[in-house]
Amino acid sequence: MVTRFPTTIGLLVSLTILVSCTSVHKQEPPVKQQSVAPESILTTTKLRKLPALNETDTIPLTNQVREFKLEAKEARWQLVSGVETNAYTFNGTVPGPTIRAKEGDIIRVILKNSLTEETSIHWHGLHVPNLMDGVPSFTQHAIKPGETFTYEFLANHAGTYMYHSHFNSIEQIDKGLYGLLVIDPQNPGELKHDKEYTMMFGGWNIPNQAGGQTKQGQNDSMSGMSKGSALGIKKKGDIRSLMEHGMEDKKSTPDPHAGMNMPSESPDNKPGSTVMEMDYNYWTINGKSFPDTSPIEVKYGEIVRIRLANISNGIHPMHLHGHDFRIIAKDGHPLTTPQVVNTVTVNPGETYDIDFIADNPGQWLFHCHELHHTTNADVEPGV
Ligand SMILES: [Cu+2]
Repeated sequence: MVTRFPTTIGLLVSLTILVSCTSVHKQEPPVKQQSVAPESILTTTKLRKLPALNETDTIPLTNQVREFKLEAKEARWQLVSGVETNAYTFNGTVPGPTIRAKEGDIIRVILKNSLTEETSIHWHGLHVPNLMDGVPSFTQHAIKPGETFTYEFLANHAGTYMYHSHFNSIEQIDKGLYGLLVIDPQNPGELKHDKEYTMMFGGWNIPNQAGGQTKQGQNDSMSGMSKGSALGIKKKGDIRSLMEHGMEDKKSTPDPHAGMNMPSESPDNKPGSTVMEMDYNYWTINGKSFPDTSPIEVKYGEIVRIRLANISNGIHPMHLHGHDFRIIAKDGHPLTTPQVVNTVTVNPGETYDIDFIADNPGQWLFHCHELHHTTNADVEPGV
């Protein structure tokens, strides 16, 4: 039995464990629901009985060096069919290649800067020596165009982390200069997962689309795609205008923050992000917007782990249909008592590891419940 979890978004993915369909897959024939013992789907007994992740106390060195070559360079990147942009990439992709090692390994990253501006890499969440922290003018010089810099540090704690530019960070990160950093434990403990997925959330400002800004001198070709035309999707509802209206109301009432120059006063500011002054109009999971996000396909009964990492400046309450899941680690640290939930809010800079048992057959969504984020250029995918 196959279970696909459509991932969408904007921030949306599909998960299939076979039962009924959303509009995304309505061309498929209806699937007969498998008869399942009620206790296996109406309770979280099995899920709660799963062990926790192991915590790391001390690790012997492995004497292994894991070497990675990264090149920061510009590349065209397709967010979704018909929508391309000039991205900043590591090795031509967004996110860049996942850097993965085992606790006790030495990680060596040789970074070549082929951009036309300076850059650096910060290892987000891992405790590295100060000189390896990647913060220009504090711990190293900014890496100039054409220069190469080598980072080297110990993989000292299992977990889900990120790496990203720490030079001109808002612009370089929002253009795609980031990737996932995963450290595997030396002692994995009792908890075993049948499948593992990773999801890195990004936000984009694509000019000349609804909600997108065109800065002076910026000319980003959209390959002829008009708003929503490639997706065949319905117009968005009133939520955005309600939100705008609400914001205007606030301004007409006495403002306790008067004099603080709140960013909502900016004429350029538009809603669409949970963080003011960000003007994202596309949201991506692993560099892709729905419907080009990759579905999750799992078999009935499999235990599935998903590593979530938010490098965008938006807040993403990720919600799974049809199942509860456990939060088993936050920012790389195992929870001794995993929390059972159906939604986890992933703030900017945070990572979460979650797991669930695929025991409710069907096609289910896993999506951001900040519903502005399930849109592409203000157009809802129609889920
Ligand atoms: Cu979101």
